[in-house]
Amino acid sequence: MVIQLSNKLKSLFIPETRVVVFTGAGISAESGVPTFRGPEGLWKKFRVQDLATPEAFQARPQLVWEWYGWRRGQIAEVKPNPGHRAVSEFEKYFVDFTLVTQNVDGLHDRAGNRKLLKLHGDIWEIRCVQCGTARMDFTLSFNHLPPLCVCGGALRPGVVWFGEPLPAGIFDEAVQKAEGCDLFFSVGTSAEVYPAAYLPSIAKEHGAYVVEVNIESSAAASCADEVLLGKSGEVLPEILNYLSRASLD
Ligand code: BV8
Repeated sequence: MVIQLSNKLKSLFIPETRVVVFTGAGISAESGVPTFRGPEGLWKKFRVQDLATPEAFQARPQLVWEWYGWRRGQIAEVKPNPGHRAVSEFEKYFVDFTLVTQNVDGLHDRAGNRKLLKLHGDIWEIRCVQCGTARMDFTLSFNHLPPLCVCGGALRPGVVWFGEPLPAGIFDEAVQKAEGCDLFFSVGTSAEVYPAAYLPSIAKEHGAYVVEVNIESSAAASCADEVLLGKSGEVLPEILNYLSRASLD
């Protein structure tokens, strides 16, 4: 796939450019992870308020764990796609690079990104609702749902549910990075979930050049200076090709 990048965008492919890449479920779609709001989206099959809220967990912890167990099982089978791997390479071209993800699937970690802010937690983390102990846990089938902490409390997925605050400090750092960057990529997100969805407009308001990478126009398009329509697994490697050529010049 050959994509046309503007000269403005190509002019920003220098190491000194401060870059933020903001990703959503769309970047994992080509790995086989269902998105939330697409035609086959997760929310089509399940009602959000039934599953991704603390009230749902309080009322029906076993059902919530069955859903997260199913998702963990799906995610365990997949691997990072060329889009994840391209973003991991971007990190090497810029002195000041930050990846901010809404995704909980852990695929950016597996692709090798290190400067990573996870706004909505990690599906592979489990946390005790009683003592707060949290750890990474890749178990695929617990012999009791919900799994129990050694303190006797119920263990929950370490993700941010609707109605819950984002992890302290992480969103603040993401805002600071969006305010201070020169180039902001919004990749594979409908930009409909807040406060994360504020980030593209925050970047724009603070003078960043905003580029959207998506298969269709999203709510972020209104503040994008450039929209690259296409699959992130194809567009991002093309951008990486430009970057590597620019670094040789
Ligand atoms: C909170 C983790 C307050 C769990 C998720 C204004 C301000 C603040 C809050 C609100 C507000 N308005 C409304 C709210 C409440 C709510 C909210 O935003 N509701 C929405 C529905 C309107 N927000 C909250 O509740 C947040 N908490 O505000 O707390 C507070 C403060 C202090 C004290 C107490 C309370 C918490 C929100 C986090 C919820 N958790 N996930 C889990 O995963 O199970 S959200 C969920 O949506 C995922 O994290 C997901 O990443 C995220 C966003 O969705 P997307 O990633 O964008 O995915 P989507 O399917 O929508 O879109 C995919 C896109 O990819 C599409 O555009 C598609 O075209 C594109 N695509 C597809 N294939 C490809 C592609 N693009 C490129 N290539 C492809 N191949």
